[in-house]
Amino acid sequence: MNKIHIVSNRLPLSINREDDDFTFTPSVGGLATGMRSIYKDFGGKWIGWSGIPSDDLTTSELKTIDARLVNENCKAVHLDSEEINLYYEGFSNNVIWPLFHYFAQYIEYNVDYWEAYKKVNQRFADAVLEVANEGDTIWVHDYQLLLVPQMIREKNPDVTIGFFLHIPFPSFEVFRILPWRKELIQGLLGADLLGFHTYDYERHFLSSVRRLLGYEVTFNEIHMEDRIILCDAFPMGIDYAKFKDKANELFRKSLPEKSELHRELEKYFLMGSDRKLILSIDRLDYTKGIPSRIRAFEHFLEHYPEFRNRVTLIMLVVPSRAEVEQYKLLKSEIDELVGRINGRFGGVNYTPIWYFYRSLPFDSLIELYSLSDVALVTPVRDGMNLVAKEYIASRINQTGVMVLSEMAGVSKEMGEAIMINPNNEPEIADAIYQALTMPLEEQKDRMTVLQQRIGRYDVFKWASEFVKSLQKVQSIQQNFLAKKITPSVRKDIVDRVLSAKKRAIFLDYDGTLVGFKNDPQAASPDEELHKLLTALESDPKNMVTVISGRDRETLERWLGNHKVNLITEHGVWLRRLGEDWQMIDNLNSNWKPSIRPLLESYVDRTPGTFIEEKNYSLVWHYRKAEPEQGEQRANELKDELHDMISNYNLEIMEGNKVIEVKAGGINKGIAAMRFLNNHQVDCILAIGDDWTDEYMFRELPETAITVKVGLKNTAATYKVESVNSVRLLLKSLTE
Ligand code: GDG
Repeated sequence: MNKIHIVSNRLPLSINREDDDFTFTPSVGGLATGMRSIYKDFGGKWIGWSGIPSDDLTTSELKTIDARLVNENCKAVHLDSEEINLYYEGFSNNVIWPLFHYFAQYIEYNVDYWEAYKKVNQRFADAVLEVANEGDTIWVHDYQLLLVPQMIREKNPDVTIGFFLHIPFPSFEVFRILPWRKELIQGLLGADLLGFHTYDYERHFLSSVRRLLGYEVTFNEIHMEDRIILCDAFPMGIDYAKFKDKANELFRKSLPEKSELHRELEKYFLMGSDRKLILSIDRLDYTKGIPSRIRAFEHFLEHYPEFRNRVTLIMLVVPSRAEVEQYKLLKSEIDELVGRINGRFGGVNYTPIWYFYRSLPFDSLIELYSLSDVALVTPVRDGMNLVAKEYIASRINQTGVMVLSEMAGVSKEMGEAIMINPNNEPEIADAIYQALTMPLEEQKDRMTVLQQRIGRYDVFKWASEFVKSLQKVQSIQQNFLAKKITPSVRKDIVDRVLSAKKRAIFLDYDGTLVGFKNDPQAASPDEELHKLLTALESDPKNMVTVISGRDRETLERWLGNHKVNLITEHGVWLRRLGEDWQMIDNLNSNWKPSIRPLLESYVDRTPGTFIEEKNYSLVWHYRKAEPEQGEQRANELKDELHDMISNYNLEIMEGNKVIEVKAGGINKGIAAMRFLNNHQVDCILAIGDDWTDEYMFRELPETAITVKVGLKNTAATYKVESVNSVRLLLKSLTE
């Protein structure tokens, strides 16, 4: 069976030195739990850093660790202190982390960080390549390893790669700030599937792909030259049952069995029947909105004095990155704020904020969750925020209220929470009031819905949905490969064509024989194409027809000297070899004055677009427009055109970055078949790249060899990647 390997910055265990030996303790974090079933069931390895700088270890200790890790299905990437400093603290935490959380002012632009990031990402990719075989799947995690997917693909294209980003992906306007923005996107595009917590992050990523690299994006698919990449939202869940079961267990305990914390909390409630607890838990980080939250609590005590002496905020702040200046400042700001408020509102029997700057054991966490009336989750940016989900899971009696920042990914799944803007302190204060005064029935209604939702999509579901999508993308790629013209398929095609006595060869022009240019008039045939056509024409068995949406003047100017038939304007005009132009059907263009003003209004409103007029059609080109605006306007235009054309016999055609309005009842398929009526052939070859060529692929007899240029779904029998591959195929017919 093919394996699934997991790659993350840290291995799912912590290694501690004890006397002369090491102890290995499995991590209990969300990711480790979710992944454990996946990589064990699929027999893969987990690749990551061990957590100990390699320069703190002797060679023999490194070997001991490596050997022990084999039993844990893990493989370590050993990093020394300098690498950790530059790649992890530097580029990951002082460049990507602030940028992706919209704190551009904290970015440290440092080329050494970037160089180390590339180097270490390569080390991770190399470690993966040592264990992954052809057909295996690799799931890479998070912002420390953005370049790894492409680095793996470069050396082993025969694996399936998934990537999941645990933090937000920022809007293009923010992402573009980074000097290494293209490299990061290219790194990610080595994956086959890219997962984000929310649809918004996915949308931001796709917009950066389009704008920075110009790849075509349809819905959630990115069309690369040789592959399709899927993007999707997979909101990460928690091990719901673990939290719920632990909360149940702790509450069944008798008083003497209860922990000290549990007893202290219960004592607090005994001090008065109207005592309430509000809880917040985060890592010390500027993204978590801790100072604003404290000020909002102060605002609450100021404006709702009836709650003084009876509402306490328990604030658990877990130390993190304590040696970084930014975090030191944040820590002193928090200390100062807590001191101020406790000094201002506190008394002998009342401390407004209980502040813990440390981490607590899992059981204590559950006790806090299940005994607090309100959870205050107010990050200014947060990829997801699992604390919010853990609070919901631990509420065994379905009471409790969640006050939640709309900037946390988790807000998308928690419509029943009281939503706040984390920068609006009075609004948070009002939300606290609303939460504390919410009737029990309403609390239970909201909590029940939340529990059902968060319970259903737990971390195991999250992991299995991602793996399912990876399998889906595998079959998409296989479908593509099945139609792809490999060297041996090319040889079969060439044999079939050459063994025929009379061959009809239909060739689309733009996107098939020549690449796209911003200015359509700049796509004239180059020397190589002229030679290729001349070689094809020189074989009397070949009957070549260039079949295009172009106007007849242009094609005649460019190809008039070749011994080819020309079909133009998608089948309006035909010029048989040695004859004059004839119209395939009687058409008129008296509709143009009615349609043209609409197209002109789109040109005026969309910079970079223009109208091309053909004999029997009008075309709106938007290739040069700003990509997202172009797509958006194209959709609007189609909509408006649909209403207008009902009075005329017209059709709307969507080509490659063009919308064309043309006479109805005529298309490349009808034109090709009319042309064939007058000729006896025993082999048909048709090649084209866009939507309009699909008519031809569908109309031609089943025995025809039809070839699509590009990766999209097609009625054609075969696909090739590019104009170059078309030329290669045609060249083989002349050799
Ligand atoms: C990143 C993204 C995204 C906290 N204090 C203690 C403790 N914790 C546990 C919580 C929770 C976890 O730490 C924190 O998870 P978050 O999701 O809130 O935040 P990040 O660490 O910033 O994680 C985030 C996440 O990745 C997953 O994709 O949601 O947006 O930033 O599980 O319970 N655990 C214990 N003691 C503590 O004192 N035992």
